[in-house]
Amino acid sequence: MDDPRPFASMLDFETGHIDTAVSKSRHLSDMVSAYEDQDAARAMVEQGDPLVYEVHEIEVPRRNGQLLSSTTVLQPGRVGDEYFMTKGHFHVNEAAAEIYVGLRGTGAVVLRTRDGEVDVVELEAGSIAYIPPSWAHRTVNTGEEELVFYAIFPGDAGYDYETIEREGFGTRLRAT
Ligand code: PAN
Ligand code: ZN
Repeated sequence: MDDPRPFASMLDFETGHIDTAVSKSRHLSDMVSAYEDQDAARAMVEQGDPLVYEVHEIEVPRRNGQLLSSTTVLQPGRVGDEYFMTKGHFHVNEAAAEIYVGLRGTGAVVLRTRDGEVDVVELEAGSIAYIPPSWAHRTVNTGEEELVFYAIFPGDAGYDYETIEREGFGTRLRAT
């Protein structure tokens, strides 16, 4: 991909849609093993396989020096008592940090290091959450409306989902 010319995209703070973005959807069937109660997750998949989240990304070259950005629209919902969440990942480039700006809804970012240290940062409209290098991150919607946030991260960050699929985050956010 060539270096882009300067440009501006339009972000709708309400829906999270970006006019120039490429979108992808994650349904529950894409992430059954992320939830503790996998029997409950499989039953929900059979009953209609709900949409869990969409990501709308502004595409730029995936190289050092570029900045990727995207909105995530995470649906409210639960599998058993565990809130809907993103898959979560480490960046392949461990030096790559990230910023999340909360636009709508209420939730949290769950983070962990490779050594298993865990942290949780609240995310709501107006929050600016800082994800330091080397911290895996997952967002969780603890509210009753969509959780919408805007993410900015280095073009060469990359996604390591496998470590999280294998090891999880070491903590789960549940309805009490
Ligand atoms: C975010 C995430 C987005 C979806 O843009 O990619 O919220 O979560 P998963 O990628 O874990 O499915 C980000 O952290 N990018 O680096
Ligand atoms: Zn990330």
